[in-house]
Amino acid sequence: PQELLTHLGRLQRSGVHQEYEELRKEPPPGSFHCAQLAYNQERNRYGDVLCLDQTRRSDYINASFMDGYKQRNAYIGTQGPLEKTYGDFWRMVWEQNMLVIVMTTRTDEGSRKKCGQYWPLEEGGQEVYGHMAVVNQRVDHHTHYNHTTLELHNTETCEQRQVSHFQYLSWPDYGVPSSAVTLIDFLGAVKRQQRKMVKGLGLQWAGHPQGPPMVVHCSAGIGRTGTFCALDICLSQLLDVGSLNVCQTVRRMRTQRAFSIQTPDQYYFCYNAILEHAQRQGLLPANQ
Ligand code: PTR
Ligand code: PTR
Repeated sequence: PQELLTHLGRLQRSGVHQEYEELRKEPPPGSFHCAQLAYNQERNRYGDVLCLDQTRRSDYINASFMDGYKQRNAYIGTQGPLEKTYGDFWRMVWEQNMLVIVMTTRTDEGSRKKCGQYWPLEEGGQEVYGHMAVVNQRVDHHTHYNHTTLELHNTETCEQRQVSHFQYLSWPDYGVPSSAVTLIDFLGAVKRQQRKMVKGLGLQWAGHPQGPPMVVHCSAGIGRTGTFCALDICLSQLLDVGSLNVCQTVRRMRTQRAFSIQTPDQYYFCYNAILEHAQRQGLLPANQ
């Protein structure tokens, strides 16, 4: 790992940008027919950010299964829910038994709507979305993110479950987070919570020790979502085997969630965040 990290430390921004441009030229490996059907069109937040036919399922929602590090379907990457799709979103969370929702956008940035308010914001609040009643049990405010504990009531089956909602607050679209350290802390908090909840469920997930997918979304579900997932994959690999490959990771991800990672700087940010993390962990001297 030492050698690898020294290598990473020497990478130039321009070289990394070049690598990203090459990736971006590779065409998406499939078609978008289903996403363009009239019924589905109004369920896409952006007409130019569609789901590949082969990574979606029968009921249309602009969401894609994505593999993680040594884990199939570790994430479902999706757009920020639209009012019209709140019910679909919560049904997907329920059907996939999801425990953790990761949101890397604010609902409004400047005067632009980036994502709907698809959960009750205030502690004690309750809203009904389709067949799901969602209760806000508590909100823990951290400097760069909020952690909200939600209770879902399935009004069809009368079952209930808990879901953790994590919202990172300082990452504008097309930009990079205000700092790598705060995003990595956020990622750590998300992973700890997922592990804790899976453990709490006991043997139900025995065959899948890491549990059900996490939902990850921003506004379009490609730029910030892709960056977040790529970082998670690369850091997990670094920890496990002492190596990583950002380019391969992103190439593979783009076959599952087309257009993942939107700017050269988001791509460069992955490298930088990994380096910073490695320095903090003492894997690399800080003067590299
Ligand atoms: N890309 C998938 C889709 O567009 O349908 C993502 C997805 C995954 C959607 C699960 C829905 C899902 O739940 P279900 O098909 O069980 O309703
Ligand atoms: N065409 C859209 C737009 O720029 O308005 C698409 C888009 C929006 C693409 C946001 C990416 C975006 O960023 P993110 O995926 O991080 O929300």
